[in-house]
Amino acid sequence: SSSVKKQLYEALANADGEYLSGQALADIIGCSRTAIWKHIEELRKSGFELEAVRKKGYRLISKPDKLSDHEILIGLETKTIGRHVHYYESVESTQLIAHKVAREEAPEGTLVIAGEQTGGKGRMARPWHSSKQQGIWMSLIIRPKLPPEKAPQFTLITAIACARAIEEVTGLETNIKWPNDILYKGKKLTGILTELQGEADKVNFLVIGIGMNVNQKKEDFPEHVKEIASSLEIEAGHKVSKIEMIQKILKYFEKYYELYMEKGFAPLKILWESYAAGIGKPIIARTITGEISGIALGISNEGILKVEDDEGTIHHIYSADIEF
Ligand code: BT5
Repeated sequence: SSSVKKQLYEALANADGEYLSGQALADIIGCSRTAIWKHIEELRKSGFELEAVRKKGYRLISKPDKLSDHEILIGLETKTIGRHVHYYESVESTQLIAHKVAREEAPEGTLVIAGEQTGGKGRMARPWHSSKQQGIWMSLIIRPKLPPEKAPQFTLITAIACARAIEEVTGLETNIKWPNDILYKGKKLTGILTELQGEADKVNFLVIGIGMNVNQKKEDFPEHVKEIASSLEIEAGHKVSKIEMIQKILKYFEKYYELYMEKGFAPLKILWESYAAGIGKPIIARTITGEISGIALGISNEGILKVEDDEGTIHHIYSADIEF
């Protein structure tokens, strides 16, 4: 019976918003019209919005915004990215699981995604608040044939894909703060964490973590995050579909990843600059070796941040927290 429900859902989803008669559905699935009616009711109970019109039949209006492997795959417009999905209700961190499945030979493009993370992490082991079903907490595994020093460029590529997806789904025009933050009006909507498993001369795999705040309200953030963070719902003024957003992120990630493997970082640098925040402005870059204050000049052809200090010395910054 759960398989009839699944087939019914697939038939309706494939109809692209067109009506399908009870008889047509019964023929496709190979059961009675009464069974179709019964399963339509079940789909409704699980949160699907279905319209029934006399003489026309049934039409799918929306699916529940509850994540599952299945939901992510239906309507996904990619070739490899996100084609293998590992979904969990609750995990410590999708990064940890992604590393594990990548070591077990998970294929290129594998996606690990969770409804909630109990120990979500940012850079340098900082905590990443990942509340239940209110955001997108996911890690992508890719296996590019590249030297390890190219890995940080994937943070920038992923940021462009996220900014582009947010723009398409919500209309919000966000900014990227080098290297890994997506901001809207200065508040953090998304953070990216790229981790590398490799050898001295080659990448074995990258695990790219994306944390995107989607349907939190202000009071859902913990005290210390409230002031610096925001969500798509807060900024767009309405609920945003996580599934649609995930599918768009994967689509644009694949597109920019392909472009990068074909043409290198140069075309992505131009795209990145169109979203960049803080360039041409005074900034403070906090690195593990100390602080550098100066004017952010932009990024190099390799994605490295260039900062000119008061003495006119240009510093190349590979990793830092930026304040402006
Ligand atoms: C990041 O680090 O921004 C990378 C975040 C990556 C999270 C994803 S979720 C899926 C995958 N699995 C994981 O375990 N991680 C990845 P960083 O630049 O270090 O920023 C961390 C800082 O952001 C924290 O110290 C907080 O101040 C702030 N923060 C924590 N949770 C936040 C949230 N939900 N929204 C906005 N800011 C947050």
